[in-house]
Parts: sequence; C-alpha cells; structure tokens
Amino acid sequence: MHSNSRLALLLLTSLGFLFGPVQAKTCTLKPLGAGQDDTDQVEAAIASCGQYGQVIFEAGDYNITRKMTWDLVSSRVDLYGYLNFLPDVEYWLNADNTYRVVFIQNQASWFVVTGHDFIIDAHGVGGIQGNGQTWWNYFANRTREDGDGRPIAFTLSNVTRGLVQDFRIEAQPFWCNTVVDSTDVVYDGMYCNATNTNPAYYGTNVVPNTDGIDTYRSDRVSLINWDITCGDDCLAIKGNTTDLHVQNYVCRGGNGIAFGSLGQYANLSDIVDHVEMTNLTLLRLDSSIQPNMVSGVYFKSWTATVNGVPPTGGGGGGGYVSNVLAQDVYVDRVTVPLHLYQTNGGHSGDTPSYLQFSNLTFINWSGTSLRSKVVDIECSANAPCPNIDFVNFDVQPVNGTAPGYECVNVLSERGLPGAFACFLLFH
Ligand SMILES: *[C@@H]1O[C@H](CO)[C@@H](O)[C@H](O)[C@H]1NC(C)=O
Ligand SMILES: *[C@@H]1O[C@H](CO)[C@@H](O)[C@H](O)[C@H]1NC(C)=O
Ligand SMILES: *[C@@H]1O[C@H](CO)[C@@H](O)[C@H](O)[C@H]1NC(C)=O
Ligand SMILES: *[C@@H]1O[C@H](CO)[C@@H](O)[C@H](O)[C@H]1NC(C)=O
Ligand SMILES: *[C@@H]1O[C@H](CO)[C@@H](O)[C@H](O)[C@H]1NC(C)=O
Ligand SMILES: *[C@@H]1O[C@H](CO)[C@@H](O)[C@H](O)[C@H]1NC(C)=O
Ligand SMILES: *[C@@H]1O[C@H](CO)[C@@H](O)[C@H](O)[C@H]1NC(C)=O
Ligand SMILES: *[C@@H]1O[C@H](CO)[C@@H](O)[C@H](O)[C@H]1NC(C)=O
Ligand SMILES: *[C@@H]1O[C@H](CO)[C@@H](O)[C@H](O)[C@H]1NC(C)=O
Ligand SMILES: CC(=O)N[C@H]1CO[C@H](CO)[C@@H](O)[C@@H]1O
Repeated sequence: MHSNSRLALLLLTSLGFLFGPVQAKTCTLKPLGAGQDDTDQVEAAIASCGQYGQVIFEAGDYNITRKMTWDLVSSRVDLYGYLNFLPDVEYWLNADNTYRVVFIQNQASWFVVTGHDFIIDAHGVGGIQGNGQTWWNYFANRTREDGDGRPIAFTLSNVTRGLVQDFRIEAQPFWCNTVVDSTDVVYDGMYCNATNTNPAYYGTNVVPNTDGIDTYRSDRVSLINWDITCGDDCLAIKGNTTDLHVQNYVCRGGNGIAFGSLGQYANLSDIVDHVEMTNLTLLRLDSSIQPNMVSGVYFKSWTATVNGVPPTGGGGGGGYVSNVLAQDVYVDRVTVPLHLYQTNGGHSGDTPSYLQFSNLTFINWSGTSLRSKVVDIECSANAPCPNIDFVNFDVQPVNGTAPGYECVNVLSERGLPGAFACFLLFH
C-alpha cells in the first residue's frame, strides 16, 4: 500500500473515537428551501461541530451568498448535498467579498477550508455547485487575467492531515481546486466538470482557467481517482510542491497536466521534487463541445528576464524540478503528448532560464497525437536537462506518420525507440 493510502487509513482510525462509545457533538442540517439563504446555518453548524465533532448535511442545495471559511479540527463533515454558490458575478468580483489566501497570482477564493485532522466526505452525491455557466457567459466577451478576482471553487489552505473524499464540483467558474501551504492531504475521489452548454459558444474554449487543481507550497499531497473536465490544466503543479502522488487521473479536454508555470516570481525559487504519477488518461472531447486537448504532460518555466510583474507578468525566478515519474499514461489525440519549454511569457533575446529540469522518467505511454512530433523537450541553454528516461514510450501520430522526437539542451536521453531517436541539439 502506498504511504498516502496508509495516511488515509490512519486518519480514519484516529478519528474513530468520534464514533465509538464516546458521544461527540453532531450537527445535522437540512436545506432551508428555495428562495432561502443557508449561509448562516452552515456557518453555525461548522462553528458548533466542526471541531471535535461531526457535521451532517442532508441532501439538497444549500445556498451560499458570501465567502466562508471552515476551520476544522479533529472532525468529520458528511456532505450529502451541494453548497450552491449563487452566481452574483459582480458581487464576487469585488475584492472585499473573497479571500486572498492563495499567494501565487493573488488568486481569489470564496470557500476556504483550513485546520487539521479532518475528513470531508461527500459520498459521491454532494460537493459544490459553482454555477459556472453564468460566469463563462459573463466573461466570454471580457478580458480574463490572472488575479482578476474570479474565485477558486474549493481552496484548502494551511491544512495538516486532511482527507477529502468522493467530492463533486459542478461547473467551476475558475480553478476547481487548490491546495496551498498544506501537508499530508489526501483527495480520494474528485469530480470537476466545466462544460459550456450555451450554443453561442459551442466549438470555442469559453472555459479557460477552469484548472482541476493547482498545488502550491505543499508537501505530501495525494490525488487519487480524479475525473476532470476543463478548458485548462487538469492538474497544475506549481512552486514548492514536493512529494506529490497522483493515481487514476482522467482529464477530459483542456491543456493537460502541467508542471508550472514556474519561475514567475524573480524573488522566489520554485522547487518541485518527487512527483509520482501513475495511470493517467487524457481524452479529447468532441470539438463542438471543447476544442482543446493540448498536451499529455508538459513542463514550462518563464525565462530569466523579468517581463512585467505578477500576477499577469513575471519571470526571473530560479529553482528546479526533479525526480518526476509519469507511468501508465494513455493519450487520445492530444496535440503534443510530451512537451517542455522554458520561454513562457518571454521574448526572443531574453536571458534563458536558470531553472533546471532533471531526472524525468516516462514509462509505458500509449495512444495517439495529432502532430507527428510526439516528444518536444526544449530545455534552457542556461540549465540543460540531465537524465530524461523513457521505457516503453509508444505514442503514435493519429494519421500514421512516423513519430518524431526532439530534444534541445538535453544532456542525456535514454530509451526512446530507434537508434537516433532523440536528436540532441544544443543552442
Ligand atoms: C437557492 O437555491 C435554489 C435551488 O437552486 C433556488 O431555487 C433559490 O432561488 C435559491 N435561493 C436564493 C436566495 O437565490
Ligand atoms: C496554520 O494552522 C495552524 C494550526 O493548524 C495555526 O497555528 C497557524 O497559525 C496557521 N497559520 C496561518 C498562516 O494561518
Ligand atoms: C460534464 O457535463 C456535461 C454537460 O452537463 C455532460 O454532458 C458530461 O457528460 C459531463 N461529463 C462527465 C464526465 O460527467
Ligand atoms: C486507471 O484509472 C481508471 C480511471 O480512473 C480506472 O478506471 C482504472 O481502474 C485504473 N486502473 C488501475 C489499474 O487502477
Ligand atoms: C516577492 O515578490 C512579490 C511581488 O512580486 C511580493 O508580493 C512578495 O512579498 C515577495 N516575497 C518575498 C519573500 O520577498
Ligand atoms: C520554496 O522553498 C524555498 C526554501 O526551500 C524558498 O526559498 C522559496 O522561496 C520557496 N518558494 C516559494 C514559491 O514559496
Ligand atoms: C500500461 O498502461 C496502461 C494504461 O495506460 C495499462 O492498462 C497497462 O496495464 C500498462 N501496462 C503495463 C505493462 O503495466
Ligand atoms: C538526479 O538523479 C541522480 C541519480 O540518481 C542523483 O544523483 C541526483 O541527486 C538527482 N538530482 C536531483 C536534483 O535530485
Ligand atoms: C500527418 O500529419 C503531419 C503533421 O500534421 C503532416 O506533416 C503529415 O504530412 C501527415 N501525413 C499524412 C500521411 O497525412
Ligand atoms: C454580448 C456579445 O457581444 N456577445 C458576443 C460574444 O462573443 C460571441 C462569439 O465569441 C458572439 O457570438 C456574441 O454575440
């Protein structure tokens, strides 16, 4: 058993005392019903039973009309219904009405869970209703920028030992999840679905930035049994994510699984170390629904030149990415299955990045790509990549041409098929 699954079990047993002979506080809620605001009763139940107790939400919709934090300690939440975040777009875009606990890109949150030793179990029937369609319509003809105040649907911040189980997030307006400043977090069973149903936008990606999850400044996080439909990164591994375990992860549409972008803040180094991902499935959707399925797994850093300031600009940050495994990966008509570039947000003439990628291993890949170049690894001249290893890497261009492999500034590549598979170019 993987250490993170053991952690989940440990959590469950250490909380067992709550349900044994000792009587713990239990709060049970029912939705107040159509036209009613449930925010007060939800906050009251969490305040009474969210520490050393249990909160049970019966089935139905709980209307949430303002930002909310749950500080959970040695407790359990059973969510059989949906927290229905009403889509008053202009209200939520007012910076006073959201939290800014996610440092990177100054992103906004409407719902933050913090604390330690808790379980949130939505039993596959509850979670968050994001009412994203209203947001996607609103922003379809407006500029979207990082940090513009569109709220993350579900934020875990400063959590130690937390388990989120069988949780559903419908129609996230922006990022579906984020975990920041946290340690020993397990998500087992997560569903997110940002699918436009407005015929005016069929065939275009009107759901950008609906990332499945962004991980940041967190250690020992597990993402198990995820099913993400989105128009952006289904998983974005950002700075100071260490010991990340990903298993049984399905991405439908969007940009793929990203490491990055990294190096956006000139004064911070981004370290990504020990990432183990197994059983990844990336599926292209019908193009009338969502036209993107850009990458399988991709890595991106800014250049070493500072181009503007975060949240929208940046660059110049150092750090490294190392000890990454992506095993048992199936890609369905992705544009570029494996991509690495270090020119995000940059211009020609910029100083090449000093952020180094090393020790990347890709085992048992199959499926198809739209382009004939199935591997495109372009490391920085200032930080060439050592130890890029492939075992049973067999992704074929969908039109039957021979697969192409490109490696730039790669110090050592092993295992691609063909005698001269990866041309090692140095710039
Ligand atoms: C609460 O949600 C229900 C179901 O989505 C809806 O009918 C009702 O109008 C909402 N209440 C408010 C105050 O908007
Ligand atoms: C993080 O949570 C711990 C308790 O779990 C608390 O003592 C600490 O103040 C919190 N840190 C921040 C930055 O909120
Ligand atoms: C996502 O939502 C769309 C629109 O409601 C639906 O057609 C699709 O089946 C959903 N995807 C999954 C994986 O449930
Ligand atoms: C791989 O992931 C898929 C989708 O989550 C799941 O159905 C399948 O059982 C997983 N395979 C293994 C060997 O766990
Ligand atoms: C790094 O720079 C950002 C602005 O780009 C600033 O908000 C942050 O406080 C700085 N952090 C440190 C540790 O200096
Ligand atoms: C990551 O951690 C290192 C120390 O290990 C620190 O110097 C750096 O500022 C951190 N980066 C971020 C983005 O927090
Ligand atoms: C390779 O990965 C696929 C999933 O993409 C899995 O079904 C298969 O069992 C794996 N093969 C081996 C030999 O592990
Ligand atoms: C990369 O792997 C080599 C060989 O196992 C090891 O010596 C080196 O420390 C690793 N690099 C990093 C940055 O962890
Ligand atoms: C296959 O696709 C590649 C890349 O789009 C193109 O260069 C090539 O000509 C195509 N080959 C055939 C046989 O259609
Ligand atoms: C209100 C408005 O201008 N709507 C337009 C937004 O953009 C789409 C196409 O991207 C048009 O079809 C809409 O008319």
